Amino acid sequence: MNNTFAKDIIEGLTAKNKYLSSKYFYDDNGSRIFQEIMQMPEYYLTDSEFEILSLQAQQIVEALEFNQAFNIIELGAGDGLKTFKLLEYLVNKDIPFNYVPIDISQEAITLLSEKLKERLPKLSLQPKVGDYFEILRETSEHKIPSLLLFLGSNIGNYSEEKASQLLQLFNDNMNSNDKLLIGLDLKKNPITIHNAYYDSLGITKRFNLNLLIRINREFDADFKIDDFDFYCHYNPLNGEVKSYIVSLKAQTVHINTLNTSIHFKQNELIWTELSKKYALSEIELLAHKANFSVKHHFLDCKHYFTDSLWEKLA
Ligand code: AVJ
Repeated sequence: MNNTFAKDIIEGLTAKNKYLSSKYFYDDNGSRIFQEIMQMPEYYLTDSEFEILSLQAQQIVEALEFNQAFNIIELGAGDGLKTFKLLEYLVNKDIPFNYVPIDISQEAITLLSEKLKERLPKLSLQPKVGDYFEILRETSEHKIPSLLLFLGSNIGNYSEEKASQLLQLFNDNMNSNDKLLIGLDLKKNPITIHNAYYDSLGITKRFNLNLLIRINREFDADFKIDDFDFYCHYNPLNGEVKSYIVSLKAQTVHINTLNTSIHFKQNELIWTELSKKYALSEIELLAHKANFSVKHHFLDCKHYFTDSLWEKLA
């Protein structure tokens, strides 16, 4: 059992406006449901980023201006192979580099490593399981330059303030020549964004409700899943998709391990996730706040998504 999770559940579910963090979506079941989301036609983010890394690998590598062997350090690599096309390009061109995928999930890292060893046997691979920053600190002692990857719009889950802090922390752990390639989802037709999160098969609903199933299992709680629903809303003015779990009736849930009962009014919400969409001008501001400058935005052909290359400000 996990203490921080326990504290966060109590804090979030006893707040005036209830909330739980989307970082707890990703138990083994949640990670599997997220794989399903990435395969939905409505969830354009995955396809857009795949296109960028497939068609623009050469341009990205040239923009790095590394003239020696380097590390590619991927934060939150998962097992999704999102980086495969970039790695494949480098291996086929015989460009010397080490790939260091980092994830908190041992299972994800093991799966990813097996797939990569099979598909790119010549790849120099040093997978790491654990905390981003400890590993970043170790690798910043290396003498060769590093490209950090933070892909998939993962930054979109952080509030403006938390996002700046995280990026500043990346910056602090980078050497002057290192670069960051960061995936951000762009503002676009609001209906396109709405449909990516409010999917017709209810996969995103299952993804959210899995959090209650997880709490039932890990803390001996009695959430009745059928008495909860999912709602999400995109606000095109501020670029925020917010996702919620909705209590369909007045009910009391017991979380036995935590010795806590939580009362829900009918239609009361638990806010679960922020998925922020950016304009290119906002990305420049975000970069500057964390002491970076934007070297280049690599967009897909529909202009739905960007992998933006940042460098440290002197
Ligand atoms: C993995 C955080 C980028 O916010 O788009 C997908 C997670 N949530 N559908 C996102 C997610 C609902 C996803 N990220």
